[in-house]
Amino acid sequence: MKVISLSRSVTDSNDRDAEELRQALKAKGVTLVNLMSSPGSGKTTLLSRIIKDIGHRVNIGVMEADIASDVDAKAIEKLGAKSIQAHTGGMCHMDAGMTRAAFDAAGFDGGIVFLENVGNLICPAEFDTGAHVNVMVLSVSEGDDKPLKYPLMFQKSDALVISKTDAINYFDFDIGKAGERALKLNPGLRIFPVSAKTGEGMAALENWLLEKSRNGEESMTHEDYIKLAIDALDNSYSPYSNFRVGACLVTPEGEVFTGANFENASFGATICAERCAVSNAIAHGKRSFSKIYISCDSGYAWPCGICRQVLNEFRAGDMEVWVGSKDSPWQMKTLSELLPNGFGPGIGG
Ligand SMILES: Nc1nc2c(ncn2[C@@H]2O[C@H](COP(=O)(O)OP(=O)(O)OP(=O)(O)O)[C@@H](O)[C@H]2O)c(=O)[nH]1
Ligand SMILES: [Mg+2]
Ligand SMILES: [Zn+2]
Ligand SMILES: [Zn+2]
Repeated sequence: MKVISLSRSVTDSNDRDAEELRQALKAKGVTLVNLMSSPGSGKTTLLSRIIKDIGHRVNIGVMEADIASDVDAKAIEKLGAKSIQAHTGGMCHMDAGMTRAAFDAAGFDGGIVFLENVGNLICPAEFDTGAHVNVMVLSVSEGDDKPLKYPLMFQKSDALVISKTDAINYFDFDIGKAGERALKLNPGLRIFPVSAKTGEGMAALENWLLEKSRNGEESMTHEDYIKLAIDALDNSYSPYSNFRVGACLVTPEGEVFTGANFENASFGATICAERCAVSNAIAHGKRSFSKIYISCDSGYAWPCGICRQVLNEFRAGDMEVWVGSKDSPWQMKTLSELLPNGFGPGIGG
């Protein structure tokens, strides 16, 4: 593991440096994720969990920025991920020039590179590091009033990770209130309550990160999934109801499996399109799905109760359920909205 000493960048145009770095990293196939939070909110523990969970699916590198010590980079290296410890020379944030210097010294391969920024809720938000994705971590022990006190950090972030949810009962932290305050500042913010200790909520965050890392080179788009669901209607066997349904099921890696409803003279033996797609995927060894697109000939066919239960068994995080048809605008609800307090291994509502 390398340790590099950084000094403040000499150029005075951090925004331009950041944009250049962002482009250069993209060309190398690197997605840079800037992790910001106050000290001790759980960034290194979160990264360790992410490496254990998805390190076999995507290359992960970590830049640890601290004023002193190398304990964080050592913890990451132990997990087999490439890491570099950057000492900031007393600086309480990273800028684009410093980020570039650390990146160049580390020799990362493509994939996701995390920058664990200096623990500080204030100035890291003021300096663009060149990251493609900005994520802030707020632990439940810090209080749900932080959006009111540090608005810039919430405005600059793409996602808010609410960490240490396993300890929520010891603190008066209200996830709903924190979320509401944060969304008022930044309506596009994605919110992920997680416990890196128990793993609760991690899959949704990890799916989102995997999706971000595929950006630009995604083989299929939302429109492609919709088209596949509509095309699947042609395979429907529905002589009794004449109600055709097609489904397109998507794994976190973006693989797709389609299905169509098939009825039976003994009506109770009828199989819905959603469960047909699930069977298709199960037969190919898949056990985890992030989205499903469900089409009928016109209007909307929301999944029936049995299908909601079946999808709950195999969801990767909170599944997106898209419903529509050729002539109805597509709508999305999450599975936890469709099946609150669900029974089974999926996340209960
Ligand atoms: N209960 C609980 N404790 C956690 C969790 N994640 C981290 N911690 C604890 O919180 C403390 C700080 O965790 P770190 O991962 O070092 O936090 P950090 O944000 O990297 O800290 P700095 O790099 O010093 O800013 C440690 O004692 C962790 O064990 C969690 O999900 N649940
Ligand atoms: Mg740390
Ligand atoms: Zn600073
Ligand atoms: Zn059904």
